[in-house]
Amino acid sequence: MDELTFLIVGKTGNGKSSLANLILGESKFQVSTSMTSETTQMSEAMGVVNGEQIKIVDTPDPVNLDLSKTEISAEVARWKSHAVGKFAILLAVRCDVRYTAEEYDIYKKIKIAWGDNSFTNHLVVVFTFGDRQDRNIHEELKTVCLELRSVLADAGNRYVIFNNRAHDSESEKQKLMEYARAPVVPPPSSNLINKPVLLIIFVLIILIIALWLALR
Ligand SMILES: Nc1nc2c(ncn2[C@@H]2O[C@H](COP(=O)(O)OP(=O)(O)O)[C@@H](O)[C@H]2O)c(=O)[nH]1
Ligand SMILES: [Mg+2]
Repeated sequence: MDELTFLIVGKTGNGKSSLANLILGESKFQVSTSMTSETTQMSEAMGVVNGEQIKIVDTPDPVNLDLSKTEISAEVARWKSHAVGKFAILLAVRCDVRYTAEEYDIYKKIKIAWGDNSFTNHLVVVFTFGDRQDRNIHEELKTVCLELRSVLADAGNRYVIFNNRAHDSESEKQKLMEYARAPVVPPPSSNLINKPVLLIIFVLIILIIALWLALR
């Protein structure tokens, strides 16, 4: 079977590297123990999960690194070079703290730098810090801020709740693997719908001009 790739993105401290280790079942990525970010460069690791070859790409938070717009574009382009074959983009969001405008800004910068629909088609929101949240997250998501709702809408409402402290996250891992195998199928491109319509309009305009010239 094809290798599955998970690209983990999001704000510093949201548990990206911990999530990467949890999926792999091994501590291959450096987790931060302080307020500073341990991940300053994209890094990757391979592993076998449930008999499947998995590649994980852990990414730094480009805004935290104080990168300029051009540097963010270059950084995200490097991540994108791994987005081949079957892959999912996992956006790590903490479910135990409020989703802030600052965090939404990081998300938007990454999305813009990515530049095309493959970003949202492969996007999955992964709620981390599930161990610090005992409320019903599925219910709570109905009333969260507009920004988070728009992120979830971008992801086609595909989300998974992870408890990085749990020893067993098998069903969540399975869900992520299914999402990687089957990205959101984009609706038929509006170009395809519009092309014949545009052609008909164009032909009609030509006919009207020809008729007008003939009758002058
Ligand atoms: N309680 C709890 N702590 C977590 C969880 N995930 C990560 N952490 C802690 O949060 C801190 C940041 O995690 P890290 O994976 O380095 O975040 P990153 O900056 O997004 O890569 C570390 O101290 C982790 O041990 C989680 O699910 N629950
Ligand atoms: Mg990290």
